[in-house]
Amino acid sequence: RLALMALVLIVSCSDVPTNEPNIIAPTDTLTVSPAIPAYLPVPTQEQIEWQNGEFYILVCFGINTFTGNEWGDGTEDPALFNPANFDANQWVRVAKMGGCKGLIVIAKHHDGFALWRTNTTKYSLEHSPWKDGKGDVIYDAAQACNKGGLKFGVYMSLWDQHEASFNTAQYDEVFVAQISELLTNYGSVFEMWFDAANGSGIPTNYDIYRYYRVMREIQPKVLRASCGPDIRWVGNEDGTAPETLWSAVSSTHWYPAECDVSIRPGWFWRKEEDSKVKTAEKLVDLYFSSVGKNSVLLLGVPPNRDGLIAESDAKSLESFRKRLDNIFAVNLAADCVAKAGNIRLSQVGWSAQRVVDGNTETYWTSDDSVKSSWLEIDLHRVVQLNTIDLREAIRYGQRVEAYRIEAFINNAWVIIDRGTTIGNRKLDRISTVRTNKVRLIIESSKANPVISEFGLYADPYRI
Ligand code: FUL
Ligand code: CA
Repeated sequence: RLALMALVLIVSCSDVPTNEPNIIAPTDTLTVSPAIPAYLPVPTQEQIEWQNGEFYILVCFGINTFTGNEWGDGTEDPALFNPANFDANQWVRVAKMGGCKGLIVIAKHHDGFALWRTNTTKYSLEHSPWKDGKGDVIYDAAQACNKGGLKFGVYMSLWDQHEASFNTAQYDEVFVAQISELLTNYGSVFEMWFDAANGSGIPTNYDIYRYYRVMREIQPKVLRASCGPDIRWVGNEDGTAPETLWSAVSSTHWYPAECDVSIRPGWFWRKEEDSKVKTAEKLVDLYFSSVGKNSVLLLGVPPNRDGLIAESDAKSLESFRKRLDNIFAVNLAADCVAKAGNIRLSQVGWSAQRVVDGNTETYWTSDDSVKSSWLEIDLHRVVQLNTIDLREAIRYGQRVEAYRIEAFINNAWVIIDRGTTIGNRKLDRISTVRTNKVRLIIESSKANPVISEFGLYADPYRI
């Protein structure tokens, strides 16, 4: 019987009896008032959902797939485009196996070749042998996403080397007609990605604000990304966000960052790179350096000349997902006893217990004037841990500027981690420690901190 009780203690905190005043009884209500004042700016509901999706795939497919070029020049013959076994459902299956929540599909790259049926140019798959010119990559991808429950998005290069009107006022008409077709004929587009890359060296003059307006007129919820006002490019193509990352870039503009990186050395498929696909371990590193730094991961995955994602990429993606599942299988802090230095208006609905309840829509927060405070978790048994998972409730704005984490080791509090911003999610990898108590000390915050979750994990690959 004693042995059995010990086992219960090791397995979970939820049965631990306690007299702590801030423990939530099952009857406690989540209704708290008055509401926490927002610290401006705050994200839109679409931006919150986008950030919660964490991981998206950029499907890099087009005329380059058939030439082996990274960048075409717009003189490629449409006759080259013929993906014999094309199947967008396979893209969706692979993406879901990798834990991805949406696809962003290239509709037009820098060469100008259109991968949808369009009235704006003859340089398109309608003039290719594929399905006798009756195919439509964007249509098939949109259908496959809808069927598979993935979000569907579109990538458009602003630079177009084929279009004769490029860099004249007429090109604005062409481009607006193109994005209008894409936003009208294929259902809901969650993210439209404008690539501003331009290798010509000639300064460009797009009527970009008109494009932004048109996008919102046709689809009020579309997120305008990369070269757009709703989601910003993180500034590199390595999949790595900076240690300090504010989604708020001014007092009115919530502008979260996205990390794009390819699963291969190049963005498009090449036979010789089948053996150079990033390993699952490397993809996990990228997840930590993007999603784990208040950003999201947009991973380039290129279908091959058959129109399918190669086995090598599919395998990596699947074991990436398995590794992540193993790392986050058990939150050692779940339902443990949590205390805080201060609780807003002493209301139980904002108590420390809210950061270990596994619900990202419940929060601990302090009084409105209290900008530094602490949270302490009693793990009630000695555990090994090496991964810290912090989440701020970004719907109230991003607040935390500096924090440290301490663990109770050999009867003393020892600093095991330090950080600056938290944002939507901050994942810190630390060297393994053995401890029975951990605390988060928020050293400074722009307003009272609002923390939704404080998780602790033992990553088995680093223990
Ligand atoms: C870059 C492009 O030049 C690459 O070819 C790729 O499309 C990447 C996502 O963006 O700027
Ligand atoms: Ca919570």
